[in-house]
Amino acid sequence: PPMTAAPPFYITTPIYYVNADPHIGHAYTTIKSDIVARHHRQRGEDVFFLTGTDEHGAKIAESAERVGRTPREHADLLSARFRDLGGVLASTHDFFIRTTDPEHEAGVQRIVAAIHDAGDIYRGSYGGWYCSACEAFYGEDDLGPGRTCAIHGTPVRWVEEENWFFRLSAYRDRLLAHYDANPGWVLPAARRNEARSMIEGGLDDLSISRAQIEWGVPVPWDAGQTIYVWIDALLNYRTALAYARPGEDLTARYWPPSLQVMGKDILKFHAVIWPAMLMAAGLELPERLMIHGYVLKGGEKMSKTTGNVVDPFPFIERYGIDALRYYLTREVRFGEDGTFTAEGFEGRYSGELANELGNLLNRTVSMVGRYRDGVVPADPGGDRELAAEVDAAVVTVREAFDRLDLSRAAEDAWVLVRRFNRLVEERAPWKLAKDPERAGDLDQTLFSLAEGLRTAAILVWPIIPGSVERLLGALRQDPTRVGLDDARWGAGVPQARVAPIPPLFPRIEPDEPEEGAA
Ligand code: ME8
Repeated sequence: PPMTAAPPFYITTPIYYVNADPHIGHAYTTIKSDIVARHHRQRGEDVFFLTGTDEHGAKIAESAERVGRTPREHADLLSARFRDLGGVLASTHDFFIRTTDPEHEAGVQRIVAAIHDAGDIYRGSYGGWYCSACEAFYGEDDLGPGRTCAIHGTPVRWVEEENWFFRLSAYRDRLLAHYDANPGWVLPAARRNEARSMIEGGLDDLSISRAQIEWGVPVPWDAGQTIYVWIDALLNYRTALAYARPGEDLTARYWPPSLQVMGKDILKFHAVIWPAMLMAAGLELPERLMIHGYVLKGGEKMSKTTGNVVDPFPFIERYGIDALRYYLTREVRFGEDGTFTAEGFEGRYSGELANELGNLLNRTVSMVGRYRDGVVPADPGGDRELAAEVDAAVVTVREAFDRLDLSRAAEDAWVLVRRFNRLVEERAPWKLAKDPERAGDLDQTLFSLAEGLRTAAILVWPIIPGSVERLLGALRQDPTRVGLDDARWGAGVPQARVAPIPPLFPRIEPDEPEEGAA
């Protein structure tokens, strides 16, 4: 029979501005995308996962100037911070794009020239209130009190210049037709409706070049202008594929994106402007956009521009990356905002991770050690119902991922963790161990605990990968066998000799009091 190639799955995060250090909000998007990417690898798909940094434009040039660096120095420094964050988050992205990559710059020029050749770019003059934190123009009516940006509260400035325009208005009907033919292409539905009504309300043509901003990609046919940073940035999703893997062009293999993940702040750029640009360039549209809510601090959106941020690095240092991945997945539900609090974080760490999952591993390994010399008994085959519960959980987790409801996927997998903790109480192995006639029941219980833990762990692997790999190691299972097929009851290595390991989620003492404090 012919070999069937694994289906491609191309997933992207936004590329982050290098105007300031990353915070938990960026971590959230990258983690969420990584979880989806890992899950699709579990399905055996051919995944390509892209992230990176957005480095041109007024916002970056101004933030560089404020700290006395050239835009390039500033971009190099901060891009590296975002790249480091990716490593710390255990993100499995396949490529980290920078919009200052020469290959990207050339790619942007090619696509913009193609849109120009197709007749959708014309010269015009423009006046508007510009917010460089948003990198966007606003009308008088959109402004906050005292001519400030309604989002950032910072002053806007009047910009009037001759530049190049994209005929966005001409795409209204085609965009609406696309929305109506593909009801699930923007999720959740509330965001889809929001984007659709922006389009229905009518679209203005979009100024896509800047005469006064030098830090950008030159317009190919007009050296006096640079390409508007949002056009430059959006095209990263396309240009990256041509050079991400040296000597190979991945464009045909992965285009169009299967899923593009982002926060709701950049909905209009991705759900209105981006598809129109792709139509103008004759390129296929992404299959789905996943628009998530905000991680809030003290009731407000975290934002680099306003400085209301939580630094993820200290939490990761203290509790480990999996604790942050788990907390954000559970706490910030799909389509909703969620508030980051240290108390909530610590609560889920000690409650769910340490006392539920960590403890289940600990009890299982120590009982197998105590009652069966460390060797998991062969399956007596009596726990059909538990096997069915595991199989059902695999299906519900998969369905939750299809709906992009990651919080739900985590909860559905956690149902198993709780189920098997309950099993310990129900069967009370310490009682079975006292009665030689019940040795078969004890074998069954110990097998089922080890197998239940193994399968539950595989289901949460995309969320807490490092901990799951350590857990599988303790059960003497192959830590690389984390596919959904491996999550079947009975698919593990039989009669494994388990080995205790240090706690997966050790108790973290409250901060040490200061030296000399009473
Ligand atoms: O917008 N909660 O970059 P950016 C949740 N360069 N997510 C948050 C967040 C928060 N408080 N704060 C930031 C840009 N994010 C452009 C994108 S793409 C072609 C160009 C996440 O650095 C969220 O994904 O401002 C949001 O959409 C993104 O970071 C904005 O990052």
